[in-house]
Amino acid sequence: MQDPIFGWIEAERRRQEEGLELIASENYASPAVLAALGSVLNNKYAEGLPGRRYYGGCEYVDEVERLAQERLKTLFGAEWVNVQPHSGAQANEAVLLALLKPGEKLLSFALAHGGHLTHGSPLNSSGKLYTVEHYGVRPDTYRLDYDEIREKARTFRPKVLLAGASSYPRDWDWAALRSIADEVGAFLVTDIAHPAGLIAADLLNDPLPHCHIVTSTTHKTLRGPRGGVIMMGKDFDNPFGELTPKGQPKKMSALLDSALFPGVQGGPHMHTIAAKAVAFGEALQPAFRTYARQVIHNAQTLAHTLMELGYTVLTGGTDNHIVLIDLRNKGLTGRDAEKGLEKAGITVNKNLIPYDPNPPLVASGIRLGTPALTTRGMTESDMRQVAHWIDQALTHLSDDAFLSRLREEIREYLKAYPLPYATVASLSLGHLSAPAE
Ligand code: DSN
Repeated sequence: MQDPIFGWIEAERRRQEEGLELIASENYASPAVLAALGSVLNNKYAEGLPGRRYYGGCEYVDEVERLAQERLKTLFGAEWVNVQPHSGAQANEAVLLALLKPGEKLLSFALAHGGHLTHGSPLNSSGKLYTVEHYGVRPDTYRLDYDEIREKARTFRPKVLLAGASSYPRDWDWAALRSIADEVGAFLVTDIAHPAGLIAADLLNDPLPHCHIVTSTTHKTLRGPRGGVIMMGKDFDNPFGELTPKGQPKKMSALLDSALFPGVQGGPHMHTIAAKAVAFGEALQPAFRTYARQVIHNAQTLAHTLMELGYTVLTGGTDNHIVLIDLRNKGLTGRDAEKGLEKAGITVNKNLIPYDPNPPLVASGIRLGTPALTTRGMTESDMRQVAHWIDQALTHLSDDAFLSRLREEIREYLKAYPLPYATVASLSLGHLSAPAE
């Protein structure tokens, strides 16, 4: 008898293949990325950095990590990187730990307007340890207002100005943010977890020349393994008076390295670092730029078709991979829409809209994203079809028979866009079988 866990993995593989994946933070990593994740590098402890480890036997994982670093530097034009964060949350935690003492001030994008839990939510260590204020979007345009951010920064005087979002469909003006940070003497940090792949492909404004420090995840538009990174366009002497044993100012990179390990994490996950290196290598190929451009075209087509169908698309469109829908004119909540769409095999997440009258678990909107469907090879004509399916599902939310027929239609359609993943049945799992009775 095979371990039932592999049955669940196979069921999940089928779910991913047979449904429309529109969660903006998800993607399909390549088989090469998954192969690195499932490799023997999982078995290795390697605390420290390449050439400076606390364990023996690191000669090969050193090469892996060096290659991951070099590829990431090339991809983003960064002078310094750390590829060890287990996730974006740890990357952000380490950066704040390096820059702020408990009680010091952080100004960031409000979670309820599209920010992130790790940007100062009271539920997260960032909100518990630091004094936090937020900026948001304008109620009339749902866009950032850089004059308002400047005013807030002048009054609040943060030590860190944090930019970046998990549901904001527009690009950021990094130069404007840097001028605000400089005016109030703050560090400008941004978290590009969502648009990283689009930035790597040079399709959105580049934060590296403007921000002191940039964090990201590697599994969203960047299409790699689940994980995080920290980068700097240019390293600089730390302004906190921390000295090296030789009496020189420590570089900011040294503070960030030690904030991550041992400040936040233990041993790095070398299998994930290998998978990051594979994904960075893929993102350096010309085909990735074509992919990233299609992600944006697909999101714009989805947004426009939904607007033609009478949906309220916040900000009137998108610059990136995200489409935010306010469902109030349709008399629906995000929660009900998410549930009904799931019955039709369309996976989205309910999402607060800025100034939402509903609580987070109900929410008035849904967030859609095109990275995963674009990886399957879908283009604009498919997006028009997807928009019509979403509309059909949302207009038949209480008709289970209709939703199951739609699910079947979608499943058939998706056979033309197969995923390149091996089924569990095709893997050799003999050694995991239970002994014969
Ligand atoms: N949970 C991620 C998202 O969906 O955007 C952010 O961490």
